[in-house]
Amino acid sequence: MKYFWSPVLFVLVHVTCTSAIPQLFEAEKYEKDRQLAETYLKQFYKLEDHSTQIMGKFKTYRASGLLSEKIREMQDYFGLRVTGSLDAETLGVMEKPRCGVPDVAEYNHFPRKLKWKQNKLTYRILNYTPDLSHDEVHMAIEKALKVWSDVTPLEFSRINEGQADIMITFGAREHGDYYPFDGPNSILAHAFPPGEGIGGDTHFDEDEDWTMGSNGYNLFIVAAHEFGHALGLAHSQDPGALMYPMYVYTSMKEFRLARDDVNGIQALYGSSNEVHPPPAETPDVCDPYLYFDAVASLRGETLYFKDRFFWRRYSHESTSELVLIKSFWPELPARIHAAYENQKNGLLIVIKGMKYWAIEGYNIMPGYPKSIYKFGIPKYIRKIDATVHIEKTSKTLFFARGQYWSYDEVKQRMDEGYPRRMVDDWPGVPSKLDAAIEHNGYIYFFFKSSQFIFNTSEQRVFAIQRINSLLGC
Ligand SMILES: [Ca+2]
Ligand SMILES: [Ca+2]
Ligand SMILES: [Ca+2]
Ligand SMILES: [Zn+2]
Ligand SMILES: [Zn+2]
Repeated sequence: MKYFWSPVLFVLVHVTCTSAIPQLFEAEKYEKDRQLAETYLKQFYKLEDHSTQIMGKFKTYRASGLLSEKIREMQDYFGLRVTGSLDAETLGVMEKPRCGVPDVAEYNHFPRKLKWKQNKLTYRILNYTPDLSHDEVHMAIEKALKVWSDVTPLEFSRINEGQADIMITFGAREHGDYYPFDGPNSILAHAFPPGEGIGGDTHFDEDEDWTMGSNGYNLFIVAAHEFGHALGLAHSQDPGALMYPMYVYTSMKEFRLARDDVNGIQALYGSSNEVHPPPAETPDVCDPYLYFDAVASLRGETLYFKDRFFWRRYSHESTSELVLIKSFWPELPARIHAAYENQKNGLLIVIKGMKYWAIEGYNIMPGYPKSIYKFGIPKYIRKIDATVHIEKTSKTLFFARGQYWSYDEVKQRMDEGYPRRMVDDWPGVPSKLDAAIEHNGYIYFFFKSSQFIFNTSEQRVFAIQRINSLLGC
């Protein structure tokens, strides 16, 4: 989970080490990375060893260009920058824990959709993980199947002997199906599409630490994903969907299927007659009513927060990548209120309600969340609309209720003479805000679907733009 900031670390290595040893180290690292990529792409993107067939024991993918072609395919799938080369970010995604089913679905080749003919299905748990009690395993499996039966006419019943449609096992390494697991992490589980015999069967890697909570790997979440395959679903490219190939923890209580999952399963089996809460929506860059919860820079990227997600946009690029907040910071809530980066200490500050978190890389600093009143904000403010950090002056402005405050990050206290009214100091800027960010003497204020670009030296709004175009719509 280190890829987000790896480019920065990489630069540091270059600056500080110039002897021959790092070069050797880099050659070794390159070889290790290439092997990781080959294994990954063979497993999930059908990278075939053409040159092996042609030249016997010599393995080189570079000759055919096939490896970089497959890297591009994988980068495109995950919404990464499509470079065809093994950059730190691509390797980071390859190292993340995930499902063992390929992203290029095997069953795309079949003319018909693979689904169960009957709506009443049986399952059987053949063995148990020592990590959990039998009752916990029963509950996680039952709830995971209920995720799908809630939105379809499907019904599941557990049997204790004989052949069930969905046979569930825990196994390590080679476990009887020629798709061996890989030890701790990486591949967590796999399942077979509907059909006779092994069809629908679902296997969990026993080398993982299975839990009912947020530590280790949550059995309910992984099982719910795998049962999607057992019912005929392929992987989704929607990062908000349960059928996204990567593992992201959500508690059983908070969990909701995404619209993409519901559409997929209902296309196969139809909908249920019961009324259930609406599926979770994934924001769309082209939604004309799109607005942001918060916007902040982070090490040269811009993060646009929205619901459970944020878009990452690299400077000088018009495309952006949508990711779940929880895939970076599992402890952070959805729908945050404000955020800013303090470039001097490298911390990202995220505010929701009366709490704020300080984040360094992937880690939330110890002792957080803390109270926003530590900044000196008066107690009658219960919600911050937006914050903006001005790099040159090391001041952070807090906006709420048409007023704003100025916090001195160096002296670590609120400046005298605040709050001031927004209408007095920010002509042309709405006094209600969603988000704000500063860059090169311009402050970008966001409200609903517009961004107001404020020139601080001229003290005026210089342009108003729609926000959809920012993210590549
Ligand atoms: Ca079966
Ligand atoms: Ca594993
Ligand atoms: Ca906000
Ligand atoms: Zn999967
Ligand atoms: Zn298996």
